[in-house]
Amino acid sequence: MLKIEPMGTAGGPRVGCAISGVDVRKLDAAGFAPIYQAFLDYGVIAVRGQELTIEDFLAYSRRFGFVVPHPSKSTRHPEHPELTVLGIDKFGPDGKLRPAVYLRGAENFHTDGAYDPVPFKATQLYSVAVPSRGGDTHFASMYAAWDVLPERLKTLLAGKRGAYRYGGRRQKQELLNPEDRDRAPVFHPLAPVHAESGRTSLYFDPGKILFIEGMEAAQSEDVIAELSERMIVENARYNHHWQVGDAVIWDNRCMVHKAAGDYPPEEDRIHWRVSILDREVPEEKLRA
Ligand SMILES: O=C(O)CCC(=O)C(=O)O
Ligand SMILES: [Fe+2]
Repeated sequence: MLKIEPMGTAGGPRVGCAISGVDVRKLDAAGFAPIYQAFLDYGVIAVRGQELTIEDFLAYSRRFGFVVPHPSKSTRHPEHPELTVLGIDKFGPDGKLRPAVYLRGAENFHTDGAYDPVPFKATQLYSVAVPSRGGDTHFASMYAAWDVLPERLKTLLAGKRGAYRYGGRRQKQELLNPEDRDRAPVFHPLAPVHAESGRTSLYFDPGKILFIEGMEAAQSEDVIAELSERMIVENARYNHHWQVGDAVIWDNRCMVHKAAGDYPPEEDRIHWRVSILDREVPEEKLRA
């Protein structure tokens, strides 16, 4: 029997739930409906105890939208370009730990694909190997972040857009092939209305934003610093502790996340990962 267990802070907003009693390979439309609704309601859902092949994982992921290849070509699966494998090739030829792999996604809370003209609707990870300790993924609700912003900031941000680029102001582009670096920035509203829930959220990524359109440079820097401070609301968080066979998908339009980046580096922590769009976008229009 399908069981949906809220995982967020008691009394806080709905953020994160664990789902059990389901085999995602065998869902008809009626079986999938409560899972999709939980994805919308909780922002991140962890479906436990799955035994998936790559094909199964891709098929289940396609139920949420259009699965597209990630811009980091070097980490794509050779036979399945839509699949990124996280946590492999962690040690370089010299035997040294590669921080770009070990600490991928761990630097700060972020939203995936803000550097693309059409950012991802969702990202899904499937856990293949887990370390003996640490290695959680942390989530926080950007609906909650927007709700508690001071009116002064809400007024300032209404109708404004952020400019984003892969690697942001620090230009960290190690995982990109040379031809994919230094693309033009793209612009996204800072206070979008969610297409399905109708709710306003904060849309902000401190590691990818360059500036806020239509603001003096100094003010733009100040607002970026203030949003970086305010974006995580303590009672609107969920930390996922991984078990092998977890399929975790988050709504990238209203959630931010980060890897804890704290597990023993000599141990394996491996995920299959897909990026999902809300509409079909021709390959040449995927990236700016
Ligand atoms: O490895 C993780 O926990 C999350 C990494 C990440 O940021 C991502 O997959 O988008
Ligand atoms: Fe990420």
